[in-house]
Amino acid sequence: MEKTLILLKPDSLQRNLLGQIMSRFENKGLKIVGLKMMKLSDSLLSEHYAHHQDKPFFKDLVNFMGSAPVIAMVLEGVEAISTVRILCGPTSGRKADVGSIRGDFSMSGQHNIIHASDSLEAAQQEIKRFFQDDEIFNYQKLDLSAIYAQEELS
Ligand code: 3AN
Repeated sequence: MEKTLILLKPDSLQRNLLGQIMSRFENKGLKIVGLKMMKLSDSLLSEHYAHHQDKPFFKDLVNFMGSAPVIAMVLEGVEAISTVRILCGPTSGRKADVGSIRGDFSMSGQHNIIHASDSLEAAQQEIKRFFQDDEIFNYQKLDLSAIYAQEELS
């Protein structure tokens, strides 16, 4: 099953959007297998955004991403990487479709609420970058109907 890395960026924390965004992933049927709050250092951000280091917005991006904690999550599901990217929408909130996370909550290309891995290779690297192996959980979703049926019998 595919796993992908999500960061809920400082703007989603500042704007009280964490619960709403996490609900979208839960409602969609993706499984949360890792979850934590982190303050990202300049060195970790420079590694994470190394592909943007020559861009004019790089310094602003590192400052923004370090301005408050982020929520890091690992989500699991069939084709989780592409599915999560569709839920997020394209980079610019102004160009993202209504109904996507960026389309509904962002007017910005930088303060765009969320990061999501964009390929299998990136997901594998990024999960390792933000999570230790023992911070990712392998568990079964309960079949609640079976538990409720058991309660009826007791
Ligand atoms: P995405 O997050 O959609 O995969 P990337 O990987 O191209 O987009 O960009 C990483 C992050 O860099 C974006 N999430 C955004 O915060 C910032 N960024 C990208 N393009 C711009 C831009 N033109 N101006 C300001 N910030 C940008």
